[in-house]
Amino acid sequence: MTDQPSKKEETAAPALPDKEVELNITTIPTEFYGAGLQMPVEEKKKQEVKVAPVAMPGAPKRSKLPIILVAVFLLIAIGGGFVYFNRSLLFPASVPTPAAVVVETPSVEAPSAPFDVSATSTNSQSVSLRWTDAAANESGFRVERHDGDGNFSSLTSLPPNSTSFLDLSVESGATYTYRIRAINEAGESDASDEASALVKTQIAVVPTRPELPPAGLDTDSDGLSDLEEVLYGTNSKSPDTDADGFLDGNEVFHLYNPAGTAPVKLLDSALVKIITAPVGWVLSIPTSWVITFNAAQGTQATIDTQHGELFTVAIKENPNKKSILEWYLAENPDVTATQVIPFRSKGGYEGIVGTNLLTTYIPWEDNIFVMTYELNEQPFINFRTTYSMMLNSLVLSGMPEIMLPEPGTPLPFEPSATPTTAS
Ligand SMILES: [Ca+2]
Ligand SMILES: [Ca+2]
Ligand SMILES: [Ca+2]
Repeated sequence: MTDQPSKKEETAAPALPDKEVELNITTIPTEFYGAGLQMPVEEKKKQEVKVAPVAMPGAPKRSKLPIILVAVFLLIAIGGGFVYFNRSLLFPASVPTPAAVVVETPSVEAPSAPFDVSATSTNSQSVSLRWTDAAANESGFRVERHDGDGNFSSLTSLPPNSTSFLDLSVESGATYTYRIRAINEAGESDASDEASALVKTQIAVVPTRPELPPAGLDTDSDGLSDLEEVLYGTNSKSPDTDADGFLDGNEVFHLYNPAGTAPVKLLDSALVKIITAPVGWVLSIPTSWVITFNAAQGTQATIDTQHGELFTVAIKENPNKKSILEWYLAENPDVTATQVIPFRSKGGYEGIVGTNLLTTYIPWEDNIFVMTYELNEQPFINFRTTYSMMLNSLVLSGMPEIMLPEPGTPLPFEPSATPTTAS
């Protein structure tokens, strides 16, 4: 095809015989005219298909760009569509299949039975079970308990790898027998060996008080032992020596003279003497007793009753001014707060009595005043009311006394202050 037909078309009438030639010419886009003019039509087609990306020398660049873009677009569209519609075939690994799970299922077997089962009871509310897990394929454990009639029943189910259980559904004093089974979807193991425990009784939980020797002989039951009656000049066979309506022991407890016909303070008689330690504590003690300061300033002292029994005084440091209970529990880590007995002196000092029942602790600024009744292996407690009398007379420097309407607290082993009048 040459210029001739096109020129012919422009100039000739529509009645020309070669109509096909005319149609071929009009299908060539005008953009290709430049290249098409320099080569035969056959060669041009070849070039478009095979060497399209190479720039033809002499061919204008803007004439090839649309074809490249169209070809690239078609390639992307066709390729992308192919990948999309065949994604399951092209990427089979990314699709999870249930086949892996199904393969393992048939290999599950019933788990092995636990062993080394033990049952212990350390209090009245529980039994502690322990065992060894012998299975690696259990889905859990079942604890079975003997209910007393010979039949085991299921008590609880536990998660895999459990090796202990605390049974809180027990009664004090009862015996329980246990066995354990491992379980999974294939079934359950044989039962473990059995283990039994006797639940502790409530009584065993209560902290035991120390066994103190009996009180010294008190012939007239007035709260003063016969030996104390000697100390205060009272009648060991008369509960109210001065016949003022108050028992002898009660008068001593409250620092009154039990032998005086009028209300006379012990201090105003010659029956007691005042001890003043340089460190600042003040006590009244029976006149015949002997005190020794074992450390400078009276931070340690011994009071000798002349009858074997002793009283000791010690000043302990409490630099952080802990509460007396806090201080005591820190010094005695085995003791619980409920074992400690509160104490209050007649002077209003509040302290505690230790678990031995014979030591009294009273906080004193950044110190603790400690007074202990040392029985010293004597067979009787002869001076219990006098112990209370001394504590009720206590004055601690820098801590004003607070006189309370109620009397002080009797010491745990000292019942004499309870009656207020002679019967
Ligand atoms: Ca008496
Ligand atoms: Ca008496
Ligand atoms: Ca009296």
